[in-house]
Amino acid sequence: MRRGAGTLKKTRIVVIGVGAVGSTTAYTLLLRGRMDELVLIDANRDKAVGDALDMNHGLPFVGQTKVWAGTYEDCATADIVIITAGAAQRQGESRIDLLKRNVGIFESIIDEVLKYNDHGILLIASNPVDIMSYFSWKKSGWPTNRVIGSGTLLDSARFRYLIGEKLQIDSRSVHAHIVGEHGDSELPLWSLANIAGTELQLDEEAKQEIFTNTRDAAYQIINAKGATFYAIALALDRICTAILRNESAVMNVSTLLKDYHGISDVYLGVPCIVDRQGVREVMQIAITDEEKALLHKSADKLKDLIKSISI
Ligand code: 6V0
Repeated sequence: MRRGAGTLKKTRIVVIGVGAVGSTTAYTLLLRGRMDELVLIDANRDKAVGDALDMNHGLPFVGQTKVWAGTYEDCATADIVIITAGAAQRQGESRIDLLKRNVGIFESIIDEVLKYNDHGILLIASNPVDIMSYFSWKKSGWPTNRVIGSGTLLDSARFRYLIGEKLQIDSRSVHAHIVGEHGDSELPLWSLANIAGTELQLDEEAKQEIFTNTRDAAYQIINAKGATFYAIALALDRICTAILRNESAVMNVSTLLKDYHGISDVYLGVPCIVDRQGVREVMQIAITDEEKALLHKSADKLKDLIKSISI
């Protein structure tokens, strides 16, 4: 309920950066009726205005969401601010190549959001997402539970899809996790992967092929069509839903680690419980020594990169 008023508070999501990822995310949220109000912000205001008009013209087919091209003042009553602004990978570029450009862009975006909002949840998708989330957390000064990166949720979905395809099982029935960096140093947790509690019937060669295709999926898609946006939009929608419906759902989002298998002070994708507070809890999971070593390697890579930017 709105404080002091007799009316229900309207849920509001602001999407900052309505390029390929932001506009597809906004459209996905709209189709699924996730919020009462959807605000689109972009440095290219014409793009935000055009997208808002285009989506508004679809309202007779989907219902009651209010959509508009806004300004940072509209962040004031936002429940969730999704940031998908910034440079995207071009052919041959890794996510890390975007770091310097996107830190510059985030400097001003986070400042603007903070002027108007001190209570919402920041959901970061821009790459390199783990470092951009760490940067956003540090710069905002918000508690870590309210600064979330999309992490390896998308990678885990790709992994589950590929395992499901191989074994001819619905990917929703495949429980499997990719953890670590959303990027080249991520790792599969084969030791925990299962279908109905049963170990996967996959030989080493099949496992290697599945993981390689998971890790390199973005490169394949970018080579084919220049950008990836449908699956990440669904992943961001999934996180927003877990937050707004207070679901306590387990998902591999990027969060600050504190003595997690000996790793601290870095954002990485690991299984977390997500509810109305954001990341309610980081799940403690048992992993093998080999997996632990790879997770440390992933963390070390990101920590070195964090040192290269000033926060
Ligand atoms: P895009 O299509 O180039 O869109 C970026 C948008 O950001 C454009 O509309 C720009 O005008 C806008 N923008 C730039 N600077 C600002 C600013 N200061 N304020 C507001 N808006 C600004 O890129 P795309 O949508 O393809 O990708 C966006 C980001 O998401 C990139 O960093 C990608 O690498 C990243 N992705 C992250 C994924 C994940 O799993 N987390 C998946 C896919 C892409």
